Amino acid sequence: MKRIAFPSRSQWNELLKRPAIDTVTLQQQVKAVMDVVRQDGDKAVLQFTRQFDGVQLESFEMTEAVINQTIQLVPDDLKRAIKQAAHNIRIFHEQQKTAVEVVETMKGIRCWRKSVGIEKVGLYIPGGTAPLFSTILMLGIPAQIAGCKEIILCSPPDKSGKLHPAIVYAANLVGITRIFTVGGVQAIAAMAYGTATIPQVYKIFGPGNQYVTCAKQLVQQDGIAIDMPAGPSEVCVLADHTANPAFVAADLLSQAEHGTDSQVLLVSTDNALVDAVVKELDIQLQALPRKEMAAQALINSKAVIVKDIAEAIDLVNQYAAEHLIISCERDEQIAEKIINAGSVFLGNYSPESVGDYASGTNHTLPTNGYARAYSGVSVDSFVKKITYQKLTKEGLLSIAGTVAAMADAEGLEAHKNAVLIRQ
Ligand code: HSO
Ligand code: ZN
Repeated sequence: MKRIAFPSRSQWNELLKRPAIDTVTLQQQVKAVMDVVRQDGDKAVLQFTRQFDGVQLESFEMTEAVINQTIQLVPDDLKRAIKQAAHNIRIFHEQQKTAVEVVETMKGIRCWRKSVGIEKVGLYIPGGTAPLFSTILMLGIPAQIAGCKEIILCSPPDKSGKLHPAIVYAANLVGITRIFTVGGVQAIAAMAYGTATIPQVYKIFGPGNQYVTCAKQLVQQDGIAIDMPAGPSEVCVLADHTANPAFVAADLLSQAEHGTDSQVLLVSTDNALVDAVVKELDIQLQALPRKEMAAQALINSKAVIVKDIAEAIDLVNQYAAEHLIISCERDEQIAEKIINAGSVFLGNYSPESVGDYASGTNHTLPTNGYARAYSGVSVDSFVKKITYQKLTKEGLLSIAGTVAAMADAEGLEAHKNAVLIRQ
């Protein structure tokens, strides 16, 4: 961890920069794959699965029989844990549903807005070193609550052509109707454009490596919506003298073990605390199975010491972390002043891991500074809001003059006529 003591505000920008990636070459590579999938459909999907995942599949949709067999392989205690997490995520997200409210803006003019679930959505779950079945709960449950009719899942097969059983179990639990053992750019292209087997969807959700993220960004140009532009996962811990160094180190490592590109930032008003955290990091790191990965992430990470809490708050607001942990005496007062963050964890007993899995909040959150303007995934991400209005003749008469005057001033005569003809 690089330690930076009392940087001036003019240095903050440089200090808080995330690593940039070369998007031009990336886009060319990704687009080439997407074009083939668009043209050759299933045939291209099979070919790229052989090329990139190293497995020759006959077909890539899981049958009901295979789904049921696979689910049997999940141990009962894991099933119980997943169910408990799903329950909490469900009750937290149920609260996000909004009732339709009719507003009478003037007598005889009634307006209302209704949320309608996006009919077809596609979820992507990456393969790689960790089977992120928890992400299926975070996406599938709000999709179900929103009333999405078709929820499909793509995830890359392992070398024997299979998915991790917990992925299949979680998918089944949240009402995912179809599961495809397809990953990478080919999965995103297939869901965006449709193939004979994989239906086209209207919005694509889920994390992925830089190729997947780039593919998601490219399909947007063709009118397919995406959840958000995702980057490497991040945590920022804001800690004062009341923080427990072992807890802080554990939180930093929980993010660092996601990948070598994970972003980990410690901001503190207390030099001694930073010393103690650095010591703890060394000790705890040695015991981790993913220590190589976490160690690499820590090399790129920073501990920043600032003069007081007010400055610390400004700094973390400028950084706009995906996750912000506030391990400080006045955690709740500080939290009031946070204006940029994906999700905030208060006090010494709210580790990020709890939000990652089971407390109920969503873990699909804006990274890369997007928390300045984006929110994490919620039921809202799976609906469109349609507005409606109905006017009585009386209502129309009372607003006709206003519309006519404005249409006149914009030089749009036909607009004015549409009102006046009804008088
Ligand atoms: N911290 C990750 C989510 C996750 N953690 C999934 C464990 N599994 C991104 O917010
Ligand atoms: Zn995590």
